[in-house]
Amino acid sequence: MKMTAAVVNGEKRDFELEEIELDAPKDNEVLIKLVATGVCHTDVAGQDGLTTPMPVVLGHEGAGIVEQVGAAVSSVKPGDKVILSFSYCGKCRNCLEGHPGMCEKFNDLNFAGPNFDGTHRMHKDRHDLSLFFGQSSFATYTVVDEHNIVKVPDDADVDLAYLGPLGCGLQTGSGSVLNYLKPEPGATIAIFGMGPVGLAAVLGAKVAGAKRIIVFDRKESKLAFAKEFGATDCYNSLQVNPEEVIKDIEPGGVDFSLDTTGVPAVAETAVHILRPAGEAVLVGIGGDLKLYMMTNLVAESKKVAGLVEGDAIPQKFIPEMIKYYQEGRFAFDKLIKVYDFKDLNQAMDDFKAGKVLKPVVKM
Ligand code: CXF
Ligand code: ZN
Repeated sequence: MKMTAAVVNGEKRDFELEEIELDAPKDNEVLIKLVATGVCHTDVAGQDGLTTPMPVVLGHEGAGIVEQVGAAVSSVKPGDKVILSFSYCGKCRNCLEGHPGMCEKFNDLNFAGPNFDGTHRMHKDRHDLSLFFGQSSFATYTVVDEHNIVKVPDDADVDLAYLGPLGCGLQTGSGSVLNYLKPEPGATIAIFGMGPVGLAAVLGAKVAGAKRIIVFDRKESKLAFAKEFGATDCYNSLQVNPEEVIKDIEPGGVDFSLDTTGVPAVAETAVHILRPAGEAVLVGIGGDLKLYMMTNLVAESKKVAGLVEGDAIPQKFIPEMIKYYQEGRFAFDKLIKVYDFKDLNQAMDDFKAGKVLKPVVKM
């Protein structure tokens, strides 16, 4: 069928809305009419040519309505509201052990271009367009594997247009805390960077009952959100030295820390401020880290983990986030600004300039 997709035809080029040919769903696949898609920092990396061969259709926080299902699909039917999340094989050891974000094929399935069976789904003038996260949801329609699909619970009384970001950025932040670190009530956590991922981590830490949620950012408006979401101690990192702050307010160090900035010096700080046996999770993507094995890690039994997608099983965790939202404990909708799909370039510019926390484009 023909549909409209926002194509990136070369590194750092603007999105161009083009008429594209979309394949029919195979047995394991689902055709989705997209309603809206969130913008995430990995889309920026994709547009810059850092992740996926060009030309590419980006977008990986899609939400929409099922239009048609393949013969082997059992989890959804036409008319169902769905959120799209990342691709995973469902068969490797990590997938089988309940960690699809650690799928052995994660990079191939999400970034290499083709889908599970090695073929593409979108074409223009007989040329293949790369898929992104198996969903390429900056488009009016898409075809995805059943693994990418999360059915919106029937009793969820939420605007579907807002739900796409649960499929990546918000799951990454809150899942890192709730699925991976699992702080006990009363724990202490420091979170660096109050973009959507860091703010979702604050929401997760609050849901977990963390006693002290210490946050750092350079922008007062983001710190204000963090405070509203439950951060107990908010600091502008242009004005204070985070290591000094932690020495002052938690002299033994914090139980957990999370870096969302990807800035190496900040990630190093996230390790320095841990108590002995504490754990730092890194979810930002930056360069080389400088850590002294003896003093920074081994002698204090500290742990550092890189983590993607909040160690979530999307089909389990996304409904949990929706439940927290309905209970008034996960007000992620406050971060969202809705744009028209045709204004995707504007949405992207505003996002990169830090003018909006979570743009969503509506088809
Ligand atoms: C990405 C971050 C970089 C590694 C792969 C997953 N997460 C979300 O966009
Ligand atoms: Zn993302």
